Amino acid sequence: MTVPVSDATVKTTCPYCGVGCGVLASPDGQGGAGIAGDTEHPANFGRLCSKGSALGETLGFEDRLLHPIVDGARVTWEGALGAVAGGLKRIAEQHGPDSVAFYLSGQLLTEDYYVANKLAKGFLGTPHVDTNSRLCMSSAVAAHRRAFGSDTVPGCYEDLDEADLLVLVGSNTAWCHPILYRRMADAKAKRGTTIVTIDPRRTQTGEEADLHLGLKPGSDTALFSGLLVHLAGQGAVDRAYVAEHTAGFDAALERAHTIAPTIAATAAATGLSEADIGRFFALFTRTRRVVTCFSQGVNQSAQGTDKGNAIINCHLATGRIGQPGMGPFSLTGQPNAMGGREVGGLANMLAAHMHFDNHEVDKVRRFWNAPNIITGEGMKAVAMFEAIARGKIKALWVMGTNPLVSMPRADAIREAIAGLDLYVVSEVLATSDTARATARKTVLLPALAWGEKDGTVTNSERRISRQRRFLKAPGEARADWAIMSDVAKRLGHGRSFAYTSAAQIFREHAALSAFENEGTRDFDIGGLADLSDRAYDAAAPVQWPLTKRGPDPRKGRARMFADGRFYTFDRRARFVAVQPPALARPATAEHPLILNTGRVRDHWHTMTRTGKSQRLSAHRAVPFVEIHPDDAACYGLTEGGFARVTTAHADAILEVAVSDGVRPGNIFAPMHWSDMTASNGRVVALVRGVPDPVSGQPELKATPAAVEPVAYRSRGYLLTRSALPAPTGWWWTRATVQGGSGLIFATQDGSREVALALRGLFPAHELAEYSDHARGLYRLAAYREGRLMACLAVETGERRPDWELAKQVFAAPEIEVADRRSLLSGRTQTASVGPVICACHGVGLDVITATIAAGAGSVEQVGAACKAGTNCGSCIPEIRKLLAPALARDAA
Ligand SMILES: Nc1nc2c(c(=O)[nH]1)N[C@H]1C(S)=C(S)[C@@H](COP(=O)(O)OP(=O)(O)OC[C@H]3O[C@@H](n4cnc5c(=O)[nH]c(N)nc54)[C@H](O)[C@@H]3O)O[C@H]1N2
Ligand SMILES: Nc1nc2c(c(=O)[nH]1)N[C@H]1C(S)=C(S)[C@@H](COP(=O)(O)OP(=O)(O)OC[C@H]3O[C@@H](n4cnc5c(=O)[nH]c(N)nc54)[C@H](O)[C@@H]3O)O[C@H]1N2
Ligand code: SF4
Ligand SMILES: [Mo]
Repeated sequence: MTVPVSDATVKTTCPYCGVGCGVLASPDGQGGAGIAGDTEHPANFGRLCSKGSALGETLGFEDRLLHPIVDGARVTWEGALGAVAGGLKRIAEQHGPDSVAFYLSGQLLTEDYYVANKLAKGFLGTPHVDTNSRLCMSSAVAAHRRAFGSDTVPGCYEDLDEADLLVLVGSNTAWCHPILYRRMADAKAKRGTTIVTIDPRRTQTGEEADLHLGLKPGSDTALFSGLLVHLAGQGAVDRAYVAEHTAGFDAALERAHTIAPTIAATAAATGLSEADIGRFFALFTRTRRVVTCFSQGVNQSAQGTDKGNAIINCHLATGRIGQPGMGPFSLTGQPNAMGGREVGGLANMLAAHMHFDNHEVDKVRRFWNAPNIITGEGMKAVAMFEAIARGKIKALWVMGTNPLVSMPRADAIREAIAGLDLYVVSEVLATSDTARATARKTVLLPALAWGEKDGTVTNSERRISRQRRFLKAPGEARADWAIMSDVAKRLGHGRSFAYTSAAQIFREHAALSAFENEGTRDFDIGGLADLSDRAYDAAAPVQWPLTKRGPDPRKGRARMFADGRFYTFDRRARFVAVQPPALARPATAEHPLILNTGRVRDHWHTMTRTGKSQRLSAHRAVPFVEIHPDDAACYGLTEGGFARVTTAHADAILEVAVSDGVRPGNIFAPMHWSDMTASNGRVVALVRGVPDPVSGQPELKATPAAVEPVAYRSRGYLLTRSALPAPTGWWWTRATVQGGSGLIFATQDGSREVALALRGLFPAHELAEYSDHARGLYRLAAYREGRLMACLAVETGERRPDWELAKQVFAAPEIEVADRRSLLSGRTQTASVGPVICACHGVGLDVITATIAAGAGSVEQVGAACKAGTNCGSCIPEIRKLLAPALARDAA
C-alpha cells in the first residue's frame, strides 16, 4: 500500500508512538494525503506500522471542533480568549494563582508545551502544571534521576540492532512499538539476538520470544533483585566500573539479598519456575551486549520507580551502559513524551531539565524575565484532580489529552470537573468525552491537528524531528502556542509572548537549555539556538545533546555516559536499594481477581483518531476482557459472551475473550473505549490508580476486580452510511467500517422489538426483510436507488452474529444479486474473509488459515499468496502464531 510520492510531498513525523517514525505526506489537494514511510529517517528507514500507514484515513473533519465555544454556544475567538483570560485573572486574584491548574499532554509539540509551561510557571505563577506523561513515563524519569542525577536516556536505537540479548520488561513491543520490534526481529534474524519477555500476560511479543517469564503482577523488583544477587555470586560484577563510576552498590546488594537471596527465593516471590529464572539469569550473566527495554508494566505501578531502578542497578553493576548494544532503555509511549520532559511539563520539573533549587529557579526567572516565577513543585495529576474535587483548584486548562478516558477513577474526574469555576479544553474533537464534560463555565478552543501544525517532537532515543504542516487549517482552528500567547497578552504579558512562529519559540527553548549551562545539565541544545527560520524548516532529525561548545554544534550524540560520568554532584551513578515488591493487594472475596489494562495493536488511546479509520477499527472492534480458561469456567463466562467487570470504583460490560495468555487470577482489558465509542466500555473508570510514592505515577495494571456473566436476549449489528445512535438501555459499541459506521449491540429486547425499534430509521428506503421471531432472528437490508444504505442482523443472545460478510457487501460499490440474498439469509455466497488480521491489506483470519492449509509454510509464503503481512508487518507475529501448529504438524 505504498502511495506515490508527489511533488508536494512533505517530510514529517508520525503523531503516534515514541518510536518517532519519519513519514512522507503527499496532500491530494482535497484535505487528504497519501502516506508513506520516510526511507531517510533513522528511526524507521521507510517502514511504518499499521497505525502509521493508516494516517491518511484519520484526516477527515467529522466531529472536529472548528469554532470556539463558550457554555455550549459558538463565539468568536475574541469572545473565547476574553472568557479564558478574564476567568483566569479573576480566579487568580480571588483565590491566588495556585487555584489555577494546567493538564497537558505528551502529544503536544515541544513549542506548544514550552509556551504552556512558561505561561503557568513564570507568569501566572502557578506550580500546578502536570501532564498525561505522569500516567506514562514519570516513574522512568524518577528512576533516571535517582540513578544518573538527570533524566537521561543513555542509549539509542542502534543498540537494539547491536545487542545479543534483548530483555523486554512490561512491554508489548510488537504491538506498541512495532517498528522497534521489527528492528529487534531483524537483529534476531541477523545476529541471533535472544529475546526475553517479562510480563504477567503472554502477549504477541511474548509469543515470539525465546523465553517468556510470566511473573506475578508487581513482582519485577524481586526478579531484578535476584538477578543482582546472582551477578554478584557469579563474579559477573564489573568491580572496576562500580568502584570508579558509581556509589551505593553494597547497600543495594544487601537489600537485594533480603528480597531475593537465591533462585528459589526469587521463584517464590515471582511465581516463576526456578528453571526459567536460572535460564534468564545465565543469559544475562554471560551476555555482555544486553539492552533491557521497559515500558508500562514497569512504570504504571505503585512501585514503578523502584522497578526502574532495580533494572538499572543490574546494568550499572555490569558496567553495561553507554556502550554499543547495551543499556537500560525506557521506551517512551507518546510522540513527544521526551519533549515534554525537556520543557519541564511535569509538576516536579521547572524547565530545560532544571529543578527547584534556588540557583536554578533564579536562572529560569532571569532568562524568562518572569514576574511570578514559582519556587517549588506543583501537584501531580492524581493529587491535582483530587484538589479540583476539594475545590482547592478552581480553574483547569486541559490540552491535548482526554482525562475522562485516561485518568484512573475517571468517573470521579468527571464529577470534580463539574465543580470548577472555569474549565478550558483545547481540543481537536468536539465530541471527546473530555470536551463534552461541563463546569460552571466551559470554554472549548479548537486546536490544529497533526498535518495542520508545525513544530518538533523528541522520540525515545532523544532524537528531535520536525512535524510539518501539509494541510490547511480547518474552520477557525489555531495552533496551541498561538492560543496561549494570545491569552498571555490579555493578561498583560504581551512582551514575553510575542511569538509569531514555532521556529522563534524553538530558538528560545534551545537558548534556555544552554543558559548558564557549563556541562552541568544533560539537556543542552544550545547548538540549535541560532537556527534561522529556513534552517528550522529544513532541519533533519538529530539527537541531543547538541552543545554550542562541541566541535560541530549541529551534530548530536547517540550515546550518553560512555565516559562513565553522570550528572550527580560527584559525577557517579547511584545504585538504589529498592523496596521488596508491593504485590497487588491480596484478593478479597468481593474482588478476587486482578485487573490489568493496556493496549491493542491498531488503536491509539481513546480512539479519537484511530477510531476514524476502518482499517484500524477492524482488528479489535469490541471492548473486551481477557480471562484464563479456569477462571472463565469458575465464573460461568464463555468465549464471546459478556462479563460485567466490577471494581470498587465502577463497572463495565465487556465481551469475554478466553485466553491462557493471562495468568489465572488476572484479567486484562484494553483502555481504548470511551462514552463516544461504547455504552459500558470505559475501563479507566474501573482502575484504582494508587500512586507510586516517588514519582506519583498511578498504578494502572493491578486493580482488584470481580466478574460475573451478563446475558442479553438479542445481539446484532447495524451497518449504516452515517453513525446512528443506539436506543437507550442497549449495550452497544461503534466502529468505523468501509463506507460507513457499524453498531454492534446487545439488548434484552427480542428480535420483534428490535425490528420495530430500528426499521423506522429508514423511512424512504426500499426494505428487504427476513424474520423468524420464534427463533429470535431478524435481518434487514435497506436500499435507496439501488444502493445498499443499511444492513441489520439480529440473533439470539448466545453469540454475536458474524459481520465480516455483511461488511464486505456493504463496502462494495455495487451490490450483486447473490449478495442481496446472502445479506438476508446470513449464509455465505462469497467466502467470508473472517476477522481481520492484516489491517493494511484487509486480509482476514479465514483467508490466512486457508492459505496455510493450502501449503504456505512461512510468513513469506503466506504473504506471497494473500499479501497478508507484506506492508507494515505489524501482523507478522499473529501470522507466525497461526503457522505454528502447521509447522509443528509437519515437523512431527
Ligand atoms: N497500538 C498502540 N501502540 C501504542 C499506544 C496505543 O495506545 N496503541 N500508546 C503508546 C503509549 S502512550 C504508550 S505509554 C506505550 C505503552 O506500551 P506498552 O507498555 O508496551 O503497553 P501496555 O499494553 O500499556 O503495557 C505493557 C505490558 O505491561 C504488562 N504488565 C502489567 N503488569 C505488569 C507487571 O507487574 N510487570 C510486568 N513486567 N509487566 C506488567 C501488561 O500485561 C502489558 O502487556 O504504547 C505506545 N504505543
Ligand atoms: N487504564 C489505563 N489508563 C491509561 C493507560 C493504561 O495503560 N491503562 N495508559 C496511560 C498512558 S501511558 C497515556 S499516555 C494516557 C493517554 O491518554 P490520553 O492522552 O487521554 O489519550 P489520547 O486519546 O491520546 O488523547 C489525546 C487528546 O488530544 C486531542 N488532540 C489531538 N491532537 C491535538 C492537538 O494538536 N492539540 C490539542 N489541543 N489536542 C489534540 C485528541 O483529540 C484527544 O482527545 O492514558 C493513560 N491511561
Ligand atoms: S511505530 Fe507506528 S505508531 Fe509508532 S511512530 Fe512508527 S509508524 Fe507511528
Ligand atoms: Mo503513554
